[in-house]
Amino acid sequence: MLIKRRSSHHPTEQDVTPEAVYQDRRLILKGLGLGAATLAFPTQAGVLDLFSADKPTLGATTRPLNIHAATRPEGVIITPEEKATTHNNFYELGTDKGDPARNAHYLKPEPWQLRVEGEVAKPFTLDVWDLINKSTLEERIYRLRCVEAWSMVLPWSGISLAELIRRAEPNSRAKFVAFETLYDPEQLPGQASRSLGGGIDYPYVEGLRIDEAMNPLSFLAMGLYGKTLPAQNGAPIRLVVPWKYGFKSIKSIVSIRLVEERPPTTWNLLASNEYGFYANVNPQVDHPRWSQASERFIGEGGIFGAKRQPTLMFNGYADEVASLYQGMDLRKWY
Ligand SMILES: Nc1nc2c(c(=O)[nH]1)N[C@H]1C(S)=C(S)[C@@H](COP(=O)(O)O)O[C@H]1N2
Ligand SMILES: [Mo]
Repeated sequence: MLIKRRSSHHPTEQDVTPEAVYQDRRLILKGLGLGAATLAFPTQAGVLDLFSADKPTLGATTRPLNIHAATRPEGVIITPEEKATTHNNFYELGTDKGDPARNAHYLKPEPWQLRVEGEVAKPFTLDVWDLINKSTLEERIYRLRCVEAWSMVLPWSGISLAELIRRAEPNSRAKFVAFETLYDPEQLPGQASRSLGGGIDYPYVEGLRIDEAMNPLSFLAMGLYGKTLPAQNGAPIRLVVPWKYGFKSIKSIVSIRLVEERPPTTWNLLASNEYGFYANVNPQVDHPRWSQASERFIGEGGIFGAKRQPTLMFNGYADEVASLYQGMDLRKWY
């Protein structure tokens, strides 16, 4: 990988061409000894056509949802649906931004069961489609800030995470919440081998402190743009934590477990020097390989034409969440 650097260690736009290649978390694979060559895909049956471009792409079928629509905030540009559903991170469906949409047809999100369990009085299994079909979901328009320094504004529909957790009646030992994505290499072919799935040990796992999980902003999305979630966006149910980097917002969840100890989280396991447990959006704490001070907002233009804008502390949600971190050194607890 050729990256021209200036002595300042703060690359300017011209230094990094294309920037997406520079701000690419897959570079971590080099550190794992998984160079570009091993990223070529094995040719066993079933995995053979994983990234072939001639697939009948954009395979996700979605249908309209019953929602309480949010009022569109004035002066806020919502990312076009076509961008939000074709520029994705979902490594289980491929590590290039266009792969999840191309490979969406592998994932069968219906039927879907989600377990809520662990340190609770009343563990339960949720039939996700029963909930979707019987509810009027709430719509929320949230900023999404990826750790790779691009951002979107997306209209999710769903329910607050707190609502679901409360139903299970957490006990006093419930200090953290652990989330798990489906593990099924047939539906999520990136799980079939380490190199195919970007060096990650699957299932993808994430976690929150209980007070973060119970914060009213923490959301379980079952829809996007007023329709059921496309597979590439984490169908049929995914977490959305808008003040944290996007990797916390785990997709296609099958388990929510209340636990006593801080649970392991996927990107922190892969590279703890680059990705913390908290992962709160913070323009003052740079990623070791790039600045977090600004971001490319994906609106009408493509990623390279996208307008650069300053990144906001807690992604603009400081009023709602800053109090959760009182007394914590936000440089240390990144
Ligand atoms: N299971 C799983 N969840 C995931 C990821 C992933 O690779 N696998 N990528 C994360 C990252 S890095 C981001 S930025 C968001 C992207 O969500 P979107 O594709 O719906 O915009 O999903 C997050 N959730
Ligand atoms: Mo991300």
